Amino acid sequence: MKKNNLSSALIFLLCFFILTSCKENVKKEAATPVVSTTQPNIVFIYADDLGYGELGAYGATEIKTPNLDKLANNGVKFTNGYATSATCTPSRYALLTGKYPWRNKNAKILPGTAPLIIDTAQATIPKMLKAKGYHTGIVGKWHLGLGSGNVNWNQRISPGPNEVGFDYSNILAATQDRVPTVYIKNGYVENLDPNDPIEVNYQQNFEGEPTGKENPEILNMKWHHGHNNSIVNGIPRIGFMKGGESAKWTDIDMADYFLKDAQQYVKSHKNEPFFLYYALQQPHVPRTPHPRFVGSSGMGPRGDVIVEADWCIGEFIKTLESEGLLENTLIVFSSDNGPVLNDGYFDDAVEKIGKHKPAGVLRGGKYSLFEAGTRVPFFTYWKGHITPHVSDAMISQLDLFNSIASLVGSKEQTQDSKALLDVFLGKTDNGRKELVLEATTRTALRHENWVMIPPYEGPQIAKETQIELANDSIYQLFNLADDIAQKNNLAQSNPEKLQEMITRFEAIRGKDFNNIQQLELK
Ligand code: NG6
Ligand code: CA
Repeated sequence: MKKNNLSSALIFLLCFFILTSCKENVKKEAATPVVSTTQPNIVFIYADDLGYGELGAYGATEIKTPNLDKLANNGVKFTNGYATSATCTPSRYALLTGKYPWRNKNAKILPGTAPLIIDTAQATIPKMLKAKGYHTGIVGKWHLGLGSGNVNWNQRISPGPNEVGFDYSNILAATQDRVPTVYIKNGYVENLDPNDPIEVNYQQNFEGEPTGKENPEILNMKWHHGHNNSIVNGIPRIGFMKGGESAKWTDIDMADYFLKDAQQYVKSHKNEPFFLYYALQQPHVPRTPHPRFVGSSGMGPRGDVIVEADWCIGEFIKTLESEGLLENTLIVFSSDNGPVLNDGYFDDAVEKIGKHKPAGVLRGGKYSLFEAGTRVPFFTYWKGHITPHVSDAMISQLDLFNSIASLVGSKEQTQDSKALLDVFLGKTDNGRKELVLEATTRTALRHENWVMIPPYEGPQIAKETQIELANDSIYQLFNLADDIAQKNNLAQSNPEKLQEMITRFEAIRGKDFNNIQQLELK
């Protein structure tokens, strides 16, 4: 009996000891996040319309981007990194799905009322990571459509980011220049007053509502082309919107708002592996720097918002650092397409550009099939795991799907994505051999150092943006090895190479690749 009592007491003490020491361990874990190389946090930072020559690390001398430069120069800085397309929606589609956007006819610049263009059954990076135990979040620009047509903005808006893999979402629906000009958190418009419901229409105005076209006297930013519909905060937008007064965002606070939310997301999920897609709105139009950045670049609002974006990333990195997460977080930075100066507002972007070269040495810009349309700043940074390296490997944002899958041990792969984890980590420079480039539904082929652009109808230079679009009545062939600026069309002098490129291209795209409805570009 006594013996029994003694052993029960001993067992009790043992259990107590095990339990309390377990509890201690849990507490310790909570204080110092676990460092893991197979389940690191993953953060995509994605700028909007940031060109190849826009960062100090990519040769810019007239604009200061110290925070991004520090990451680029201490990570793997890619000189041949591509967005999938020269506009936003298709690039974002490819980034998240690992699928070429020209396979989806809806993957083109969307209005704010467009339905979701990612199939909810389709593979996405956040879904793949969720299956591996990650918490997933998006903060910032979405522009992949919401709902299934005819969205009621006053109820839960679905399907959207939360239905294609994101546990958390806080987004702007389309672009900063398109209505609705409200933040949408997990499917609900933030700060919406039910007594002041939102209505959105891209065809016609609501009775009595002012527009940029009819009420220029109330504008504090003038439109140059397009952008003459509803007016919000004195800025004329694309599309018409009524109601939702209390929910409307303040443009000058947008960068701070998304930064704060991204920081909060990190803090809230530091004890589990997380994937954050932080999609900045800068330097897309309308360029609305917070007053503390006004004048910071000497280049007008476009330069100022680049300085502001750089500051935001600096602050964001500080948060990762102070939370003890920097060595356990793989950061991927890139842009959705190349640069544009006049994208529809009079904002001094052209007048104040000075010596700054947004596209660097490249030809073209946003909307263009020339290199500057899709070749963008692209780097990875992972403190303690990546050694500083400049890589000339050809990589596409498409490749993040399969590469991240290998990083986290997922077997999921997509057809168009290439598993290039070692390239992203700077261990080898063996990138892709071949990539289809896209600009407003036109496509071209890069194979090794050669680029072939098929003939396309349309203006050679866009009337309003003044960007060289790469349309021509003849085939164009460039050798980037000694002609990075695409000045010498070698199609005539090198017919064999041209034929080889056409054959490769048609094998991927089919013979009727240009039998498509082209976007009308102003
Ligand atoms: C264009 C807009 C441009 C920009 C672009 C989308 C006009 C005349 N131009 O149609 O200002 O909003 O769409 O940019 O409306 S993207 O980066 O989201 O693809
Ligand atoms: Ca863009």
